[in-house]
Amino acid sequence: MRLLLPACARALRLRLRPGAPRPAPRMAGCSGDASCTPDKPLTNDGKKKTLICIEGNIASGKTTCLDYFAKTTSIEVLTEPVAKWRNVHGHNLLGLMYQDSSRWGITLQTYVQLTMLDQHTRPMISPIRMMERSIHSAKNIFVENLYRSGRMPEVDYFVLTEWFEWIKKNIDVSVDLIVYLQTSPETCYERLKRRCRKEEKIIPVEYLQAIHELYEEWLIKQTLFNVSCPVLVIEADHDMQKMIEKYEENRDRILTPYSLRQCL
Ligand code: TTP
Ligand code: MG
Repeated sequence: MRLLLPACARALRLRLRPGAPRPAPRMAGCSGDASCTPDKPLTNDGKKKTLICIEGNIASGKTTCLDYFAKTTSIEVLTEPVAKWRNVHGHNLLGLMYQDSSRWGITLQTYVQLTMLDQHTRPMISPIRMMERSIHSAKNIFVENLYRSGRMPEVDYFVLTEWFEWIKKNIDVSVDLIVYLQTSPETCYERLKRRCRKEEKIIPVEYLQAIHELYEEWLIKQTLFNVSCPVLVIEADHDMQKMIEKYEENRDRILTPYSLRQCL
């Protein structure tokens, strides 16, 4: 169900430079359920913790975005544990999955879920943490894609789903803001070919199209799964320089905890 945006969020508008009209960033809705409210544990100095997750297709520029904020702010930044997925006691699980996703998809996703849980539950040293992806996209996008495309048996899907639901109920994996780097699958395909991560060489553009569709269903149409926090959408098909401009334009919107924003 798509829910209405809180009035405060609706009021937010991109600050435009004179003479440079730009479309306002879109803020998708917040369901107003418990995981959206600022009831997370406090840091040592008594301030509320804020978790911002950067989401988007493979090669949409998530790590670049995180690197930029790591360099230009004092917030805590957690990049994705891809290195762990490529070396599980000497086994390249990511590589195995791409070679035979029907056999290794469930194994990789079980491990991704564990490593993401580890990221979500690490004690925060700064009041604001920015993280690459989340346990939510691992499940809602990648597990869902394997299942829908017939490469994950139903029973495996249900076991992973039960684990995921148990985690959400018993452990705080809530997110305060999702920044969705929205790209075309074709752009991601070009970037993927350029960066040449060896396991990903066999990814066809159709795979990126399927991931893109799921992201759109989840975060834009909000018809796939519940979205429990605000979503800031940033168009991310642009070159690096233009993306940095976009991050600067949206800096306050990204870094000011939602709960503390004043209505404009
Ligand atoms: P991404 O999370 O998309 O990271 P990235 O570094 O490729 O993206 P960006 O350039 O935007 O920083 O995925 C890393 C690899 O792991 C990619 O090949 C997709 C794969 N993957 C899965 O197979 N299952 C999962 O649940 C996740 C999260 C990733
Ligand atoms: Mg990355």
